[in-house]
Amino acid sequence: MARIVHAASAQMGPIAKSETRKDTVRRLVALMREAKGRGAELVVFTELALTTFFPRWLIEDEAELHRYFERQMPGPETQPLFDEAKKLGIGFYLGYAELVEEEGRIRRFNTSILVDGNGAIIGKYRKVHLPGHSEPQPSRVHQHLEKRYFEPGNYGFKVWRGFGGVMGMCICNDRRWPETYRVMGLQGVDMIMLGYNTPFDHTGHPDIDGLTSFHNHLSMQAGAYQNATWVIGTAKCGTEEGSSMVGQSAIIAPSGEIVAQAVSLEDEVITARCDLDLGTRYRDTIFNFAKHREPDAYKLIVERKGSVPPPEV
Ligand code: CDT
Repeated sequence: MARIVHAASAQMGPIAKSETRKDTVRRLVALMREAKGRGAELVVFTELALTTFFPRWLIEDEAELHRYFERQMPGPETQPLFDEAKKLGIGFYLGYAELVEEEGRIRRFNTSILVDGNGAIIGKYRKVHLPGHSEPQPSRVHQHLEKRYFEPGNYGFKVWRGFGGVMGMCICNDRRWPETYRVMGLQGVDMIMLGYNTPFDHTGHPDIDGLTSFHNHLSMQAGAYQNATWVIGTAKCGTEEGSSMVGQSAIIAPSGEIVAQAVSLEDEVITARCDLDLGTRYRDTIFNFAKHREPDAYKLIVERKGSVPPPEV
């Protein structure tokens, strides 16, 4: 029997600093309803979808910083999203800032969850690759203080059974790292969901930053193709508190082709009928990992710490 998932990516335009959780959750519910109305059984929201992208500021007051974090999921303000999902029978991926007490201390993670069509959390992921810096950089117009505010995720890259397939999650900067996709690819992932907040000035080097849109799609398309998986990437975009962020939310097939793409820098839903078995033909042929990967060769390179001497002439 064909394994089809009707999926949506629900891109978000800017979230103002002054916007309340209640307002933002209302936006997410509206997007969820639109996704369901267009036949989706799963909707992918963005990274840190409940607030403005606060790592752009140095926030020294801990109480103020912690206002951007969720202590419970669902909590009183996010419960309506779970209630609506259950009512509509639609699953979702949601990114948020997580505050927990673990190992006897307060810990902060950049987190995502996967929720099924009954409103139950079936998977949780904590962002591994944290970009930016820990100390403010005076030369930058906008800071990127993820390394200050979050710890690297401690769950690794797991996959979960759901929606008739094997589902994986990652978050924003993770999408640029081949390891992200490959670790899930080796577990037979069918669909990887991710959200992103990518400012156009994110490296501070205009020549690289000019390629932000190209690199956004390049990394997701390569990850999809090389691991025979669907990838759904959902942006928060537009000009948010003076920071201009890339859109281009996309649903990408295991062929690496973009099958749906957002065209605005605002709240926008895109959908696609995702045949999870499209990946099988790649996994059985060109990317048959069991047959064609050469793990021993990769190990040799890693043991040499990646430095391969130039050939002798
Ligand atoms: N949110 C996030 O991870 N953004 C990064 C850009 C910032 S790098 C300072 C990204 O890789 O898109």
